Amino acid sequence: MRELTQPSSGAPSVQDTHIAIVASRFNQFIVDELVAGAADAMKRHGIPEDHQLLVWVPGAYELPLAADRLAATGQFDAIVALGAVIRGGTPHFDFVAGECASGLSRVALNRGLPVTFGVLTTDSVEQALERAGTGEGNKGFDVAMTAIEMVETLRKIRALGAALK
Ligand code: INI
Repeated sequence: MRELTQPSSGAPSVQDTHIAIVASRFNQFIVDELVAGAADAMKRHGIPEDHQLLVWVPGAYELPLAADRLAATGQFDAIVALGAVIRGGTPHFDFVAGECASGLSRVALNRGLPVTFGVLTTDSVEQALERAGTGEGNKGFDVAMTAIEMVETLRKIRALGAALK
């Protein structure tokens, strides 16, 4: 069977990738670690720093609108959304986290580009810190890798479509 997508190959085209990170300042001490993880993933893939843009917004609820506006510029191949919504910290956890997640996926589908979900949704600060580098890896790193892989995959699908014309 022919296989179109494979894990990110680090092909030269990856270095042509432009990525915007939208990050929420709420719980910034945690989100800073996610941003550092995402920057590490992009560096490992050789994505130049001038192909990367970091935009801060007040909270996770604001991430979808900023992602949408960045997508509308047409200058980015993917958007990485980073934040930390902590249940202990808010009675409206479900609204903030839910609207953030569904808003980001709407941006991806409406704008036709990968928008990866690097918003931690945890019960406690301790759990969030574990997922931001101190324990179970770094969510920012993971979702930046996902964005890069999706850019490559969409390029391959586009090329396949062009070849079939
Ligand atoms: N925003 C977050 O990113 N994380 C949170 O844990 C959080 N809490 O706890 O409320 C939070 N709230 C702010 C929200 O994202 C918006 O900025 C605010 O409601 C204004 O629209």
